[in-house]
Amino acid sequence: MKLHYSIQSTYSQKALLAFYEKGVDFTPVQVSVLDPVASAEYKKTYPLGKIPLLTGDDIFIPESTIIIEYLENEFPVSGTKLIPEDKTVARRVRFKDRVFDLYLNNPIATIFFDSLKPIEKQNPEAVAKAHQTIDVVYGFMEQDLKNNNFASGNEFSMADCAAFAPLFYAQKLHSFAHLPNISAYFNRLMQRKSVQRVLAELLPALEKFNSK
Ligand SMILES: N[C@@H](CCC(=O)N[C@@H](CS)C(=O)NCC(=O)O)C(=O)O
Repeated sequence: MKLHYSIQSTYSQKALLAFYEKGVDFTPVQVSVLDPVASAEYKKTYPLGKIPLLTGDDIFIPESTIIIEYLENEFPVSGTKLIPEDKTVARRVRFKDRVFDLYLNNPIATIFFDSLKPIEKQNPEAVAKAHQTIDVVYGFMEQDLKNNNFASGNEFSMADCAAFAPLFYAQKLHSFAHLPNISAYFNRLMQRKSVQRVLAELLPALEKFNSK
């Protein structure tokens, strides 16, 4: 299986965490979606141009969540169970996964990419809305994490794969340092081997990006 991804990409980090948690091997294929030439080339494989993408002999699976669903179906007994067997518990995990993608990850991306634009092209209204949305999500995460170790209950799941990357970038873009339960949760995530493997690849790449 080939995983097409870029380490700086939040949704790629989500998929990588799932592979590492499950201990499933893959062949990495780096895609620089921010480079117009590389992106145009990649769109010949996947016209929407989005990463991550999982391909193989008889599979073509875009979308981080669907990749994780596939891993869980194909390797149900390998490593961490990312989507629980119990249907109700699984539904809660899927709900949190959607919330973190749509209302945490996407707003963080809005803030980040806006900050890279020249001032006349920036969109303060969209950025303000993104910050408001994140505050709402932080509000219920802080509440939930009072009684739970992880994003959906007490077991690590797909929801945590979805939460890590946006929270990592949020440290600089929309701090949660004043929220003790989210902060403690983030520290718990930072201790996981899967997260440390992602960071081992991400931190040097970020240093390179920041020194440009
Ligand atoms: N819903 C998709 C989102 C994927 C996504 O937006 N990926 C970004 C990188 S984090 C991307 O490919 N951006 C390039 C582009 O939009 O052209 C998923 O969960 O995989």
